[in-house]
Amino acid sequence: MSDNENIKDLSRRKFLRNSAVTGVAGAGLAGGFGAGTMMSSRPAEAAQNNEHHVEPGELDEYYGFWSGGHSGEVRILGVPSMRELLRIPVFNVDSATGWGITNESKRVLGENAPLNGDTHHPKVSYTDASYDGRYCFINDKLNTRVARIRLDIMRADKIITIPNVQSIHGLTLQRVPSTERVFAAGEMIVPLNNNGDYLDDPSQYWTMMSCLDAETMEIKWQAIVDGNLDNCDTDYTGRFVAASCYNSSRGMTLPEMMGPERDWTVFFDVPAIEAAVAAGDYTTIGDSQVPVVDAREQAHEGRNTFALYVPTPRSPHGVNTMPPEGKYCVVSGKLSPTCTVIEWSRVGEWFDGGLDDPRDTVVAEPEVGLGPLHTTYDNRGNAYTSLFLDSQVVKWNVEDAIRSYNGEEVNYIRDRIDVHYNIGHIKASLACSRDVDGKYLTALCKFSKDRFLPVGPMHAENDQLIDITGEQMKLVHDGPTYAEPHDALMIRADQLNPSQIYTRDDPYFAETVAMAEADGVTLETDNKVIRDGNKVRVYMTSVAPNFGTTEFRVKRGDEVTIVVTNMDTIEDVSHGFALVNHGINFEIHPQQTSSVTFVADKPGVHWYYCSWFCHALHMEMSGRMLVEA
Ligand code: RUQ
Ligand code: CUA
Repeated sequence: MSDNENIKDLSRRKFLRNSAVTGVAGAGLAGGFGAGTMMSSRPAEAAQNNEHHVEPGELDEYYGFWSGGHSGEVRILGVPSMRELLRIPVFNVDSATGWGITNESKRVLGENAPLNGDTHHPKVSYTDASYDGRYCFINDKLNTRVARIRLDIMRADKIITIPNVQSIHGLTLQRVPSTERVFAAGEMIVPLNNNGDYLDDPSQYWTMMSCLDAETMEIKWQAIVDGNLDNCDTDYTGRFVAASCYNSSRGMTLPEMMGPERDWTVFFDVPAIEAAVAAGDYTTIGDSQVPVVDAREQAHEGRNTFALYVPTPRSPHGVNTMPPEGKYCVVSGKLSPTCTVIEWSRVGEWFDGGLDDPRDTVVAEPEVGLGPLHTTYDNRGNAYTSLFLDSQVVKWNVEDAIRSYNGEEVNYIRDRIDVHYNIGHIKASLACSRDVDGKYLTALCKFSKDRFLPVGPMHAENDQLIDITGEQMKLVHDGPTYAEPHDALMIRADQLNPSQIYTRDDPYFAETVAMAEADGVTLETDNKVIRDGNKVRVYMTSVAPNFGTTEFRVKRGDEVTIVVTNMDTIEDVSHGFALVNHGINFEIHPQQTSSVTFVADKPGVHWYYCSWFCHALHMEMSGRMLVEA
């Protein structure tokens, strides 16, 4: 089936499913759940329990992109089923796909790259603030990296280490006109030139916001800031990026960091910074060529033209722009029971000289509960904030919070629901885009305690699914997950169009194709062994149930490169190349070329076999490497 047919098929199935639901609408409301809520479009039996259940063979309505936390990967879940569909290895070694082992993945990772990571914030690229399904970007807090994943083949194609900072935590994307820039927030403060000088002088420690070109993945600029950067988000005009900024006291220890009642939300004027860089008004640090501008308050007399520091209580954490127009930005207070609502247009007024006090950009500061970490939205003017300490999600109305801030007697809290337990991130369907639809919300709980069968001291995390279509929130699913996904997002199934098989001209293995061409080898047809001094290149095809080469001979100490091209054309007929006792196994999906290089240092007979069950004769799909002593 072609990609297009597949998508049509998918939407047809969705259509059938939806019409089946509306066909019985009006059959009556189930009792007990919020009479007078928006339940009337639901069938009776569904309202009792099961409308969120995705039947076997049915497809989900959303793709969910989940960070894999300290597993270093990114996962794709179907929502609302919460079925795990794929793990995309990024900063880790993956035994199944050979990520971190194949030459193709090593080219993306870089030679000698650390093979672990800590992913936090997956972000899917935009065109005009709608998801365009091209890329997913992800940060590595552990090794200060940012990766880009191609969403056609679901493999990372660029990974870059950010210089001059330590720990990339917040990651966000330009929304308008499209994702041309990626913003990466450096968290820990270190000496600007971290070469061993100033070890004992924390007054010399700083961090920076980094801006990457989304296409080339090169760093366009870095901006030095006051405080530690945490989470970040952009506006809906393409001009600003904001980050929460804790440790304004520049402490080295916990008590020192917790001193101030207020830290900041810092807003960067991207065109102003880029104008300075274009004018040559920047420095560089150490060996790095990246232009660095100074956005600290101390560097500016009078008004800071690069950054606006809005005092925000207290160790603020999540920064989330409200869809669909992006009018407000909500910063969750973490150590303060409040959220701070900042109006983006007022941020513009401040930079343009119209406002004097940075706090004049604040239009509300509602009390929401204990430990507010992140905020997400529906399409009806409501915000949903995760409360870590209360183990709750609180739903509140943004315009009512603004009225209350302006002195009106109005209750802005709409609902609260218990979650299990100690929630961190929270994300509603399409809530970071113009297309926010107010249907589902994921509550990423840091503790699961008693919610699942015990499996030893390491507990699953619990990613819960909440129906937010009604006045009251309704918990509909518990989802155990591995190794702390920090963040997740959902996009509509029709917003992604992944490939079903590779195309032979895919850039992911273009360098391997070029190597074959230089050897005079046509990958699609040739099964050849080329010797070049002590380097041996073994080219073979794979067509179920055969490897094109079933025996090859090398000498002990040869550097061997094995290149396998899967000439099957039927989707899902994948092969694997596994070389026994050599720590080698990798994927070769239909029409893909994969390769690996190693030193043959063990004389003897070594079998290789296909590791992906592909055919009734899959077990027989094998061959021998003969290593002469
Ligand atoms: S952070 S629990 Cu890494 Cu996204 Cu807030
Ligand atoms: Cu090819 Cu199993």
